[in-house]
Parts: sequence; structure tokens; C-alpha cells
Amino acid sequence: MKKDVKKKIALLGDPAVGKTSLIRRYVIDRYDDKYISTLGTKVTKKTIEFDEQDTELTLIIWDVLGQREFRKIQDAAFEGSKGAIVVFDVSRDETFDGLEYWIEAVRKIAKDIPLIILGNKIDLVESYDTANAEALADFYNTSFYCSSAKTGLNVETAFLTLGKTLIE
Ligand code: G3D
Ligand code: MG
Repeated sequence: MKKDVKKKIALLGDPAVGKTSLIRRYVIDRYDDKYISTLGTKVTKKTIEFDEQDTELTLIIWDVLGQREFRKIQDAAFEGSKGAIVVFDVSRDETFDGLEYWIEAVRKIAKDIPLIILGNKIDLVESYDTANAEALADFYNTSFYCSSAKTGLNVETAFLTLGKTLIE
């Protein structure tokens, strides 16, 4: 019989890095420029079939509000999370500096859960030096991808990679 697995994951990162857009791109395969700010946290579900593992994985995706002053709401979102996608915006360096805050915050609550680091909005820059992001990913023992919610680049890859880790 097929295994039915449900896992909660969280998307986090500074405001406007593209968390909500990435979820929307992944779940309904659409990108919308006219986007309404996320209020609090929002939860979306997406089911992935892993035929080889004979497993159906339902990701319960928490869209975590990016303002750091909402720490209590964030902690509630991290509670019980089995994985996280940590997002920054490659066109705004200050959002890269924010990664450490987010990773430490999620690790404090959800401990050593697997993480994926995404440098989003890669469509906005002509070139991007990934050295720092790769070093950070190494430090936290995780993977780093450049992504675009706009073009869809690496969006599915990020969720699938995390999902696969969660059923292993
Ligand atoms: P957040 O949920 O992290 O706060 P949003 O971020 O998903 O709301 O995105 C913030 C803004 O960045 C939105 O623009 C959105 O359209 C844009 N955006 C998100 N991802 C990408 C991307 O990959 N490429 C580009 N070019 N833009 C992106 P607005 O104008 O609505 O503020
Ligand atoms: Mg949002």
C-alpha cells in the first residue's frame, strides 16, 4: 500500500524576497505581479507522488510573515516544521544578511531540520556571484539554488529536493 506522509514546511526570509510568489508558483504554477501582502501566516497544501518510494507526500506549506517584529507568530509557524526554505533576494544584499537571523530563529524552535537556501529574483540581475551563498549553505550543511518565482527557475527543484529529504 502507498505510504501517505504529511509534513509541515516553512518559507522564511525578509519582507518582499518572494516567499508568497514562490509558493504560488509552485502550488498553482502562476506568477502574479499584483500581489496582496501576506497577513500573518498562510497555509497551502501540495501533494507530491514519489513513485520509487511508493509514497505520497503532502507538504503543508507555511508562508511566514517576514517582519522580524512578529517573532511570536513566526515561532508558531516554526513549531512542528520538518523542513524550511530560506529565501533572500539576489538584487538586495541586505536580505542575504538577513539569512542568519532566519536560520537561527527556525533552528531554535525546529532544531536540526533540513533547509534549502534560495537566492530568488535571479531574473532581475545580469550576473550573480554565488560564492558567499554557497559558503553559507556549506556552513549550515544545506543546498543553495538561484531561483525565480517569475520565470519558475528552480522553484519545483527546491520544493522537490526538500520533499525528498523529508521522506528519506
Ligand atoms: P514576500 O512574500 O517574501 O514578502 P512577495 O514576497 O512574494 O510578496 O514578492 C515581493 C515582490 O517581489 C512582489 O512584487 C513580487 O511580484 C516580486 N517578486 C517575487 N519573486 C520574484 C521574482 O522571482 N522575480 C521578480 N522579478 N520579482 C519577484 P510587488 O511589485 O507586488 O511588490
Ligand atoms: Mg508574503
